[in-house]
Amino acid sequence: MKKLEVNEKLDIREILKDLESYRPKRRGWAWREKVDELQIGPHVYHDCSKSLKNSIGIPAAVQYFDNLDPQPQETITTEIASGRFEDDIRRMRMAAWHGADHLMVIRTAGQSHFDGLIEGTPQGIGGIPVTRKQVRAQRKAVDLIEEEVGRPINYHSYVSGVAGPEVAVMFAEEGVNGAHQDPQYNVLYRNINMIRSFIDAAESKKVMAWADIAQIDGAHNANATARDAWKVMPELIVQHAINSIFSHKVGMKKENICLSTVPPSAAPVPCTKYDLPYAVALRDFLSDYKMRAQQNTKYITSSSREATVTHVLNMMISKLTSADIQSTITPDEGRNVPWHINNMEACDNAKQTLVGLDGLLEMVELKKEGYLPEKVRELKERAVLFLEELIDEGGYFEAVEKGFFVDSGMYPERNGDGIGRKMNGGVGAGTVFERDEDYLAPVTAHYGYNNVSQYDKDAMDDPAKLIEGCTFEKPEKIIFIDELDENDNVYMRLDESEKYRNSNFVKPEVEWLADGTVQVELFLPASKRVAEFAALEFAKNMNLSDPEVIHSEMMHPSEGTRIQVKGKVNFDVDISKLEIPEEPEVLSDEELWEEIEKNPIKVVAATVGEDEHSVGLREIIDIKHGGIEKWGVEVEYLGTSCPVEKLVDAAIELNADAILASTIISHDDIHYKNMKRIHELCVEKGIRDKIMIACGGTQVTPEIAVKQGVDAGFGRGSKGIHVATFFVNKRREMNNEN
Ligand code: Z98
Repeated sequence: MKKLEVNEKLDIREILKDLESYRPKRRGWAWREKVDELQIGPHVYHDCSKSLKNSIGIPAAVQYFDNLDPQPQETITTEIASGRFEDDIRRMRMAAWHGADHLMVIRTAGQSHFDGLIEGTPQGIGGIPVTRKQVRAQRKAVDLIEEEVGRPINYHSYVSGVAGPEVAVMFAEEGVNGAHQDPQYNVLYRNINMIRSFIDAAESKKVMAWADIAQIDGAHNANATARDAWKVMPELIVQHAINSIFSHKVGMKKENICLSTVPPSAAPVPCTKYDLPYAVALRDFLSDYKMRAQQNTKYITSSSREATVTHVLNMMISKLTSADIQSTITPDEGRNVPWHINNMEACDNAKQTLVGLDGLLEMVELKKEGYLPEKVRELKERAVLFLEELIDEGGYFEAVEKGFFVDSGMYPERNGDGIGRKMNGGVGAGTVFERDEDYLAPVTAHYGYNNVSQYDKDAMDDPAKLIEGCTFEKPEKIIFIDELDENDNVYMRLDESEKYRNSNFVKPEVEWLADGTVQVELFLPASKRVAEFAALEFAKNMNLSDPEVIHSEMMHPSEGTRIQVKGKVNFDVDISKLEIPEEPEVLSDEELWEEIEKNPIKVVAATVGEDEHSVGLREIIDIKHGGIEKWGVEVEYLGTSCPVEKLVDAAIELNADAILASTIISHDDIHYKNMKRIHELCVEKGIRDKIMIACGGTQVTPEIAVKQGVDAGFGRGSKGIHVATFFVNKRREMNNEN
C-alpha cells in the first residue's frame, strides 16, 4: 500500500481493499529506544527515547519551543474503541502523532462474554467483538502509521473469556503485539469456571509466547471493584504474583510479562501515603517483570480536571518507581465519552508529565528509613501471609471458593464479603476433559503433552510439521471470513458518511465521521438539579438534538453550577464557500531579535488628536504582554492626545525610524483624517521616504488606513508581534529600494 502523506487523510476504503490477503509486517512487542543523553536544542534529557519523525508536541511546544517534542522512555498507552473500527483507525493515527505507541482496543461490551471467535461484525447485538477483519484492518493501518511517525506501534486487545485460546491464535496470526491475559479476571469478574480458565490460560499464554505478545494482567480490576480500594493492596500483590509466575511457567519470557499496576487510592485521601509504598512493595517483589502503570479508575468521575490531576499524581508514582508502560485513562471511563480529543489530551498529559519529570531520580531518592520502608514491609508481610493461607487452604481454587478474593477487609482482616466462585460452577463448568492417551494436535505453540513422536520423531519440537505447517507458519491457510450482516457492515457505514469523506463538507465530530456531536459548556446560576434541566432547554434552543448532560459540578449550592452538555448539530459547512482572510505573517522571535539587534529600530508613539485611549497602544508597546519592546524596539512614548505636528517633529528630532499612532475615536472619520495628516506632514518636512508610519485602533481597517498614505494599519486584535514584523519587513523593503 502507498505510504501515508502528512497532508492526506487516511483512506479507509484503501485499507479495506484486499484485506483477505494482507499479512502484518511484523510480530511481537517493541519497546522504545532509550537515548542516554538526548540533546535537543539547549536541553538535555536523561529519561527519553528516540524522537519521532512526525509528531505534534504539547501546546506550549508549538507556541514557544519550535515544536520541541521529546518522547519519554515509557511506552504510552491509549485505549481506543468507539465501536466503529473504521473511525478508530483515524484516531489511532492522531494518537500516534501525540506520542502513543500502545493502542489498546477494548470493546464497548464484554468481549469475554462471547463464547467463540466471532467473524462477522454484529454491531447490533449489544457489543462489538474483536473480529479478524477489524484486527487485520487496524493492524494494516497501524503498519502504515508506524512508518509515518517513525516508531513501532504496539497494537493490543484482550485474550479473555472462554474463547481466549481462539482469540490468542487469531492475535498471533494477525500480528497483535500486546494482550490482557489473566485467568483470575475470568474467574472473579466474568464468572467463568476456574478450572476451564486456567487451562485456557495455559494454552493462550503458550500461543502468546510464540507470537512474542506482551501480556498485561487483570489485577487492576480488583482495585476498580473493591469497596475501599486502598484495602485491596495485599490482594493486588497476590493476584499479580499468581498470574506472573503462572505465565512464566507456561513459557512466557519475563520481559513480556507486564503487571497492570494501579495506584490504589486517589485524593481526597492522602493517596501518596498508600500508593507509593504499594508501588515500591510490588516492584521489590516482582522486579523481574515489567510494570504497566494504569491510572486509578476506581475514583474517576466525569470531571476531566480531576481525572487529569489524579493521572499526574499517578505518574509521579510511575516516575519514582520506574514504570515501563504508562497508561492513559480519560474521563471517558467516568462518563462514557470515548472522544478523539480525550484520547489526545490523555496522551499529552502523559508526555507532558513524564518529560517534565525527566531526571527526577537523579535528584531525589526514596527514603530508606521511616514511614515508607515500614509501610512497604507491612504490605509485603500481608501479601506473603495471604499466599501462605491460600496454600494452607489447599491452593488457589479452594481459596476462591472460600471467598478470599475481592473481600473488603485489608488482609489479614476479612469481612466475609469476597466473591466466592464454585470449583464446578460458572460459565464453561464441566467442559474440561482429560486428553486421550494418544491425543494429538499438529499445531505450533500448544500446551501440554502431544503424541507427535508416534507419527514423526523429527516433529517432536515442531508438531505442525505433520501438516506441513499450521497457520502460524503458513498464513495462507488462514480462512478470512468477511462481515456477514448485509445491513450492518463497514461499507454501509462508510456509504452513510460518504458526503463528508474527502469533500468540501465538514461537520463537527467527537468519535465518528460527521457524527455532528458537540459539547457546550455552561455556567448557570442555579442549584445542580435545576441547572441540569435548564441546561437541556438551552441545548434544545441552540438546536442541538439528543442533548445530554455529561458533567455537572456544584460551584455553590445556590449560586451556581457548571454543566457540560453534549448534543448533535444537524447542519454542515461547505468549506469551499468560506472566505478565509490571509493569515497575518509574523516573523519568529529569533528573527526579530536578531534583526533588531543588528539594525536597531527607534519609534515615536502616541495617541493622536483628542484621544485619551492609551491602553491599546501601550499593550502594543510594553514587553509584559508581548509588545514591540520585547524584541528590542526602542520606543519614545509621547502620551495621549498628542497633536500630529508634535508627533512628526519628535520623530525628526529623535531621528526615529518609525511613527506609531493610535486612535480610537472615529466620528467624522477623524482617525483616518489624522493618519492622512501625519503622512502629509512627513512629506512636507521631507522625511516621508525615510520614515515608516503605522497607525492602529479598534475602528481601523488596514486597507482604508493605507489609502490615507500611511504604510500600515492595525485593527482590532492586532498584537505587538504584527507591528514588529511590519517594521522589520518594511525596513528591509526600504533598504532594498535604496
Ligand atoms: C486497562 N482500563 O487495563 P471484556 N481482560 C482483562 C481486562 O482488564 C479487561 C478485559 C479483559 C483497563 C481496561 N480492562 C479495562 C484482564 C478490561 C476486557 O471482554 O470486557 O471482559 O474485556 O487499561
